[in-house]
Amino acid sequence: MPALPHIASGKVREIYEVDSEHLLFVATDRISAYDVILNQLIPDKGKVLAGLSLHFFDLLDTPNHLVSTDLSGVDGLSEDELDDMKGRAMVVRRAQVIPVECVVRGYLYGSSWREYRDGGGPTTEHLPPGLKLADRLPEPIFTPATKATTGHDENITESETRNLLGDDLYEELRKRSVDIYLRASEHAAKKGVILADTKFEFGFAGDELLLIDEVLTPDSSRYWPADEWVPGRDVPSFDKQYVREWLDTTDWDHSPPPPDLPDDIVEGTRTRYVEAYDRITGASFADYLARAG
Ligand code: Q0Z
Repeated sequence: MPALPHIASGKVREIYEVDSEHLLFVATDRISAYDVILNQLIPDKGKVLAGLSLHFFDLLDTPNHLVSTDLSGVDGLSEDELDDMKGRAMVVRRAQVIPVECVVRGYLYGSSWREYRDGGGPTTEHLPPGLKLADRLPEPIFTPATKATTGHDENITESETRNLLGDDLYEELRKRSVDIYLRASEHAAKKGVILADTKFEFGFAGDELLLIDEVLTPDSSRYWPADEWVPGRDVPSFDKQYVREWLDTTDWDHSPPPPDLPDDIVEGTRTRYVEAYDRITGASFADYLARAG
């Protein structure tokens, strides 16, 4: 752990303080499956996720928290820490986090499918009847959620969200989130990848509304290989299906502790992440690593 003040720990990310206006945002190689952090690291997974966020910050050109990937100006990191963080860390603008997860869905899956199937819920307010699991929606929907302090995000209705944010901020977040989803999903579609849904976070730095956190990574998004999408059926996720399928061969009940991953499953999972980077960005992860040093 670096000697910087630690601000927050996520399942697979860490945040440190650089100064009053800047944070160091670090993607680790930790992986979770079935909501449990596994015992093994996936080499380079954090760099794949950081590389994808950087790809989309660049592509989207929407106001965001990225300041720099150059860590040489960050005091208090040892040579070893600088080396470990290459390619996985960014200096970002510290923002006042808006306490709503801005989820956009283009397909009916996950918690939204379960609400729909079970008679409706916050995410299904604006959906027509007759949809099947994994159907493409008539248009993308904005389905905000709140960060529950324990466990899962909780989907909230449009009126609950408007009451939390006010109508003006609600409209601005909805418009920006759906716009980013549409542009990213068109980009992914050209590579044979479906962006089924994704989750954004925003924050204010002064009066500027910034896209913060990780963006359009496999951890914040549901990416499907387009040729494996069949409406009415479960769709395998790009990144985690491989490790989930191995976990399913064990008798693990999804409560901690999880079983140890064999080396070949770790390696196969790494390969899936690298393939996701190459396919979604149209660039080469080997080049990204070489550039990151
Ligand atoms: C994001 C999170 C993580 C745990 C705080 N630019 C920003 N300014 C202020 N706060 C944040 C950001 Cl990104 C911020 N999170 C979510 C991320 C570990 C929690 F890496 N928390």
